[in-house]
Amino acid sequence: MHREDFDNKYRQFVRLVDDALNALVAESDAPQKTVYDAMRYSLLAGGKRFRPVLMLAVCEMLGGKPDDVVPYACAIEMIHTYSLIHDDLPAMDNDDYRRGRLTNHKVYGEAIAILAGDGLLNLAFETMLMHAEHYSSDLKRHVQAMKIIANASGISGMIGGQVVDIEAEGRDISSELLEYLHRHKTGALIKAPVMAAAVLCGADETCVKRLESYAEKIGLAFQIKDDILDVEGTFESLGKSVRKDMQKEKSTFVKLYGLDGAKNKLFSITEEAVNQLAVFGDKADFLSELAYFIAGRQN
Ligand code: GRG
Repeated sequence: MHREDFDNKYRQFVRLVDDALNALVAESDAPQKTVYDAMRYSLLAGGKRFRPVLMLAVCEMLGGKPDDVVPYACAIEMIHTYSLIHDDLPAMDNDDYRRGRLTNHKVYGEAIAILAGDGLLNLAFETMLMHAEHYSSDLKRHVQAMKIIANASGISGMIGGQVVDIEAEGRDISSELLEYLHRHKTGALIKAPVMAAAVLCGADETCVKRLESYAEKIGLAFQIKDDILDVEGTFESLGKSVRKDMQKEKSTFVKLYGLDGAKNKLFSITEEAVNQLAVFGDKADFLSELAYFIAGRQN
């Protein structure tokens, strides 16, 4: 797929999600207006929208319609944004910048930032349940998709990984524990849109297995690249502080394998991810390009 076609399609998916998110978290004049403003501040601050794009792309490849997955794609972006707001808090990573602007608590204060994160998490589930009464014959698929997303965000997914990450600070950990940490902290919320789209679009067992393997590999690639960018990136391109991992003595792929070792691992895992898609033929062109996009991204 030509880079220009990929970029156009990516932008098209982002527009779909941004319009839906904008409507789902409307401006409000209610007495609790501040929390709406704080939620919109972080949710509509840009961001790559990688997880929703991934979901829309899997849906399209499997012959589904965007409307089948948009509420889920928005829910995942809300959960992702809540995790960033909370991760930036003084009690966690204590960051001042995110998505090129001051972090939520720097603008709204810690109490509202916590509530804005909570609000987004809750709204994610309200959004997935929004049309529940119309699901009728498809109810089972929708319930399964919601379970996948709930599980990926919770203690056996992203929150679990965050706990392991916090407890690993300042310690040397094994490569197995490092992978475990990232499969949960970052990987779970990248795998969820792929698996939920597969379920919602009725993919067969072989397709589900291939997509699962692709998703696990790009999830790991995403984190390896994140670790590399923390060393090589700039504040201007990333929109957030850099060299934080070293400062906080975080366990990273760069720390464990060195910069070149991490780059080699990124290269090989990206190729492995793309290989999983062979069974889908050229229908998977966008998803293949998306794997290379992760490896080459500068933010
Ligand atoms: C606080 C429950 C809780 C969890 C936090 C996701 C996470 C767990 C922490 C974020 C810290 C971090 C930098 C993780 C590495 C991978 C990651 C999630 C990067 C940010 O995601 P992008 O690059 O961000 O998709 P944008 O802004 O583009 O959406």
